[in-house]
Amino acid sequence: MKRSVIAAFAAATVAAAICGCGQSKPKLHLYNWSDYIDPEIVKEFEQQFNCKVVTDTFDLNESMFAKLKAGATGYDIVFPSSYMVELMRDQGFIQEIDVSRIPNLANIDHDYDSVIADPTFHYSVPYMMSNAGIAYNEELCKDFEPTWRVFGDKRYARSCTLLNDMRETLGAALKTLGYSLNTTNEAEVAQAADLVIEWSKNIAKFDNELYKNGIANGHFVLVHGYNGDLGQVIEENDNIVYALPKEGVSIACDEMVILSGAKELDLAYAFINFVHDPEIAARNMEYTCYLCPNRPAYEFLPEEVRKDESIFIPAEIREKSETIRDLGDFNAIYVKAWDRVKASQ
Ligand code: SPD
Repeated sequence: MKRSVIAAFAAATVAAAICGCGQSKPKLHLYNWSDYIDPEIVKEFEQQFNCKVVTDTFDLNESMFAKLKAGATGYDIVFPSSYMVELMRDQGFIQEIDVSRIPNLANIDHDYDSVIADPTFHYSVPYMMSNAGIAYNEELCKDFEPTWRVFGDKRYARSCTLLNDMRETLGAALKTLGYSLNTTNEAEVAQAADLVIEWSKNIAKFDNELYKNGIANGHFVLVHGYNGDLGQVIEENDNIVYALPKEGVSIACDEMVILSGAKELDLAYAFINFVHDPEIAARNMEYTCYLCPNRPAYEFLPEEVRKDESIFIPAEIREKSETIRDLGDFNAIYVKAWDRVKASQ
């Protein structure tokens, strides 16, 4: 059977199983990062599976998990980064994946196995790979150098932002100092916090959401942010450039997990399989400017996306980059260092 025929048959079967005549449409609840899926793809899924997709968004792994721990329920699929998957799994928040229900897992690009939480997909399926770098306005930053140290440059006082994200921002400082962003050496974390405190006196604010508009409208001249979010800004504004700092960046995989209490299991599996259809994955990459690790999807990408080094990071930067990992009890040292940064404001 052709892939499209199999997909249509599977969609009809799932739709029939979950929606009897006269009943209201079932709802699939997603808890995702903002600006992280092409709305047309969501509409197509709703039509094909005769359902409604309800999306809630977050801008920080830690606040997403805090909300779930505080008792928020009703979500079926959540999109945590790999290091957060480990924590959610260990604390019983997510259920085991039945890989036989996701045939498109065969498309996953195993070149990224060292980044994703679990290449055998026991509890999570990779969604998109992101990296955090620097976007700058080339009209306003004339001789920009790709280094994290630019956040201490007085020429950009009060017109730059750093991510309001403990692991990303301490991570950038750790890379600047030549340390691992997963270090478990307390003195190194303390030095990184000192450096962030120094930068914080120069920046306008710590921010995860407004930096996109801020760099787009000229309010900020350089910002620390995620490649795809900034790629979306660059599509609208030729003066903005995304740079990968020479010290290395963090590379993340945001994954799809099914919560332990998920109500719409059939739809959840159908959705995870749907976004890994190669043509859908390619369209989603083009829209979001992020990399879906789906090998056959790359064939459907326009050349400018395949050659985009903010999405497909060059080997020399990838070698110097790392993926944030859960550090177990040592996480508390990062929290203490970040509290010190925040208390110094
Ligand atoms: N708008 C989508 C942002 C995705 C960012 N990935 C998160 C990495 C966190 N360390």
